[in-house]
Amino acid sequence: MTRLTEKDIKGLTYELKLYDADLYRKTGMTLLQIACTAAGLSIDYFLQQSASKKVAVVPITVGQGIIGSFASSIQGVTNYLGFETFVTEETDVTGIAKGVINGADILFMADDNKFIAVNLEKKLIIDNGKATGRGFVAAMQGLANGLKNKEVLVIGAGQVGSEAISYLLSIGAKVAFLDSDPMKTKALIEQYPDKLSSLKIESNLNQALLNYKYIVDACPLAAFMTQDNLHPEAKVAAPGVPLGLTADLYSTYQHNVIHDPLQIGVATMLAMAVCQ
Ligand code: PYL
Repeated sequence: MTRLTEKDIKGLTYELKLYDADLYRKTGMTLLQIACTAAGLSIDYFLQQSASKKVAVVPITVGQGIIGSFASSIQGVTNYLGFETFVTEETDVTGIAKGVINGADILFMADDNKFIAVNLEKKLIIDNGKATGRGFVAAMQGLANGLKNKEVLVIGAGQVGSEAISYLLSIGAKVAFLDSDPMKTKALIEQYPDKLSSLKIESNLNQALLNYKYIVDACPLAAFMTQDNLHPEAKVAAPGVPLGLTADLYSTYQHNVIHDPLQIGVATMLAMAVCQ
């Protein structure tokens, strides 16, 4: 996933209510419902956990360092979903220690390569890439009124894309995918020997875009989906940045697009971390 900038997430926390209302209009699901669906969790259990479990977000300075608003945006989402959350004043190892000492049950932290949630009691590590892939497919199910037996194109077979493919196959969708790295493509086919009838490799991006109504954009390309190369009834799940649609197309077509820089991924990480 491409590294976020503060510009991508500034104001996210204050706009969560509006964001959630927009998500509900598009998918018929709230952020909470999407996260629990993706995590295979009952909402009752999630709400019960929110009453007793505490979350700490630990800023991490290694590598390219802290991203402004990153920790507070995570806190905004977990607070919004009902979990008491604090951002540790200290960073890195000291921050982790303070988080645990101050009673956190779940820690969120990210360096330049990994963004994880840790359930300390259950010794569980949830990766943002996996959670994002599942969360956006769960939201796409709402947008598409179900995906069973429907053909879905997944662009990019990295962490997010491969988890999206896995979840799509598990809910009975027919998956086509493409990736610029033939090794990733080969590895994916070998991972699902019993699903070959529901799994197809595409090799030409522009041709594929025209042929599929449902698209999961899990690749780092910017603005490659335009008015001209999309299926006329396309519905797109576009996690993270950069956005695969051109700004012009997104402005007129966003009612058919699920896109955010962090929200669905963080909400699904939380649901997967409290797991039943
Ligand atoms: C988690 C995001 C999703 C897409 N790209 C990932 C990213 O930007 N990773 C870097 C996160 C660095 C956070 C920094 C901090 O503020 O604690 N270490």
